[in-house]
Amino acid sequence: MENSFRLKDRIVFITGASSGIGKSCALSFAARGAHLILAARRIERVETLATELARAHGIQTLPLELDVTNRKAVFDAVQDLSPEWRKVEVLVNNAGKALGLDKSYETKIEHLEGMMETNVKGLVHVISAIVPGMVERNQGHVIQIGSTAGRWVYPGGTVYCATKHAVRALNEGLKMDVHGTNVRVSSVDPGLVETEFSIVRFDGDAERADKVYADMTPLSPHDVADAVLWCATRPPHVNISEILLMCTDQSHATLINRQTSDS
Ligand code: NDP
Ligand code: 8X3
Repeated sequence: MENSFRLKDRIVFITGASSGIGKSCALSFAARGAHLILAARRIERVETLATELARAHGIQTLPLELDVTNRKAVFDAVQDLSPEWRKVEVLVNNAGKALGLDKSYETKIEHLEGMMETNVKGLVHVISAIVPGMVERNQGHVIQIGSTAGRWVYPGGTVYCATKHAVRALNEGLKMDVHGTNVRVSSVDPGLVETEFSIVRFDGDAERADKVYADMTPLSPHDVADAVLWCATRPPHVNISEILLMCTDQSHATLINRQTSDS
C-alpha cells in the first residue's frame, strides 16, 4: 500500500516470542524485513527461531532470555542492547498467561501472583524500559496483546479477566501518556486462539486444553499476527487504538458454536 509504514530494517521487540502469538508475530515481521529482538524465558526456543528467521529472511535477530516479571532484568536487558538495537520501532507486548479456571476466592496464590506479575506488572516493566526511548526519538509503536477477557468476564476467569481489563486500561492510558508525540499505541484483543495458552492454564494437561478448542475452528496465532502486522503497517498518522477479533464460531466470551458429530 502506498502510504503504509515500511518495516524493513526497523527494530521490532517481541515478548513471549517462544510460542503462539508472539512466535507468529516474529514470522510475520521477519517476512517484512524487520530485525527482531525475540524475548522469552525459554531461551533455547527463541535461539532456534532467531537462527531460522535470520537464515530465511536475511534479517538480523537477537534472542533474549527474559522474564518480564523481573523489573531489573527487563531494564538491564534493554540497557545492555547496543545503540542500534535499542532503537525499538515496534514493541509487541505479548507475554502473558492464564493460570487455572477457578472462582476468584478459590484462586491459588501462585496463580494470582503469576497472572498479575506477568500480565500487568510485566507489561508495565517492558513499557517502562522501552517507551522512554520512543518518546525521546519521537517515534515508535507499542502493540499490546489484550483479549476478549479484557472486555467480558467469564466463570472461572475472574482473575485472568481482571488482568486483561487492566491491559485495556493501560493501553488507553499509555496513549494519553505519549500524547503530543508520534508514538502509537494499539491493542489487539483476540478471543479463543489455539496456542499453548490452555496447556499453560491447565498446568500441562493437554487433554483438558484440547477440549477448549474441540469441535470448533478457533483463531490461529497467524490470524492474530495478521492483525498486529496490519496495525504496524498503517501510515504514520494513523493510530489503530484497538482491534477485537474472534473466530466465526465465537460470538461472545462463552457463546461458542461447537459442531459435534451427533449435532
Ligand atoms: P502461549 O502460551 O503460546 O505463549 C505465551 C508466551 O508468553 C510464551 O512465549 C511464553 O514464553 C511467554 N511468557 C510467559 N510468561 C513469561 C514471562 N514471565 N516472561 C517472559 N515471557 C513469558 O500463549 P499465547 O500465544 O496464546 O499468549 C500470548 C498472549 O496472548 C498472552 O498475553 C495471552 O493472554 C494473550 N491471549 C491469548 C489468547 C488465546 O486464546 N490463546 C486469546 C487472547 C489473548 P516463555 O514461557 O518461554 O517465557
Ligand atoms: C484468552 C481468551 O477466552 O480463553 O485471552 O480467556 S480466553
